[in-house]
Amino acid sequence: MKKVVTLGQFIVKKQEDFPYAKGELSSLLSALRLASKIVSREVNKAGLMDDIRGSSGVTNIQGETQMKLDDFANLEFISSMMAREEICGMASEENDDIIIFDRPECQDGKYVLLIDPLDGSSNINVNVSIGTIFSIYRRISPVGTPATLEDFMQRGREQVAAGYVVYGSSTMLVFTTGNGVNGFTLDPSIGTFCLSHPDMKMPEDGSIYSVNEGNYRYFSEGVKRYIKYCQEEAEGRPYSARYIGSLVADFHRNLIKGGIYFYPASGLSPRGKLRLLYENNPLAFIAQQAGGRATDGRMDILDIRPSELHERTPLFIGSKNMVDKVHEFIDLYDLKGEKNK
Ligand code: AHM
Ligand code: MG
Repeated sequence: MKKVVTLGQFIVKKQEDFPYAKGELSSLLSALRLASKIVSREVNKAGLMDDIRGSSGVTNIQGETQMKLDDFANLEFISSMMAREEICGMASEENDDIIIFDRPECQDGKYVLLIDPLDGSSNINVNVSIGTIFSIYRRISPVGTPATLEDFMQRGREQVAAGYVVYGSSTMLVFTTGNGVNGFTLDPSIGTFCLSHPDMKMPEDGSIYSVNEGNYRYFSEGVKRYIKYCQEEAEGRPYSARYIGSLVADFHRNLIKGGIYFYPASGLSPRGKLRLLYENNPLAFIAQQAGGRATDGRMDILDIRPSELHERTPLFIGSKNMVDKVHEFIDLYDLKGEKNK
C-alpha cells in the first residue's frame, strides 16, 4: 500500500531545511494550513448561502467591491495568525495599512506575513476556482519591538516561504521554503492535506498562454507581437489560450502543464493590475523554485524593491523558455523604441 504523507508530517520532517529552524516557521505553516481548511469549507458551501456569497457592498482600497467571502477569509487568516506568537504583523491586500500585532508575545515573533486572502474573488458567484496567496519574510526591525512598515517592504528574494491554496475541483496547498515546491491535496473526508505533488517542476516549455486578450488593443507592440506569435500556426503553434481570471488557478495549471500567464502594463492599467507584495512575489518565488521564471517585462520580479505596500507591477510568469520568448519581443519592439503599428 502506498504510504500517505500528510502536510503535518511533512512540515515536521522538513523542519531542518528551514534556514532558522527553531520550529516557528513550521508552526506558522501549520496555522496557515488550519486557516486554509476553514476557508476551504466556507468556499465549498458558498453556493448554498446567499448571505456569504453576496457582495458586502464595501469597497476595498483597490476600488473593488468586496465579497463577503473575501471578508471572511481575510478575518480568518488575520485572527488565526494573531492568536499565535510566530509573527509580529501582517499585511493583507484587503487592508489599507499593515496590521501590527502588539501583544508582547507577538512582538517577539520573527516573521511577518503578507496575504491575498481570496484572489480571483469575482469568480465566487459563478462557482469558478479562487485562491489564497501568502508570503513570509523574516522581520528587519528588532525582535521584541512592534513590526514596522520596513519589515514588509522587502524584495521578493528575501522571502523565506511562500505558497498558495487553490480552491478548485479539489483544494490544494502548494508551498516552498526555498527547497523546492511541494503540493498537498485536501482529502475532505478526513480533513487532511496529503502530499500529492512532491517536488513540483514547471516544464521549461509549454503551449498555453493565459492573458486577458480583451485588453489587446491597449497592449504594447511587443506584447501584441508575442500574442500573434502564440497564435501563428508554425512550429507546434497555435498555442492554447486559457484564461480563468483567477491568477492562482491559471498559475497552478501552467505550473503543472507548462505555460505562461501575463498581465502586462497597458493603456488601461499602466502598472498592470497585480500587486507585487501579495500576488507577484509569492508566485515568482514558487515559479523560480520550480524552474520557471517571473518578470515585470524588464527585470526579475524577485529583484524589485517595493516602494509602496499596494504597489502593482506587470507580470510575466511561467515556463522559463516562454518567459524568455516574450522578453525577445519586448526587447525588440518596446525597449528598442520600435513604433506601434
Ligand atoms: P483580485 O485580487 O481583485 O481578485 O484581482 C486579481 C485577479 C487575478 O486573480 C486575475 O488573474 C486577474 O485579477 C483578472 O483580471 P482581469 O479581469 O482584468 O483580467
Ligand atoms: Mg488578488
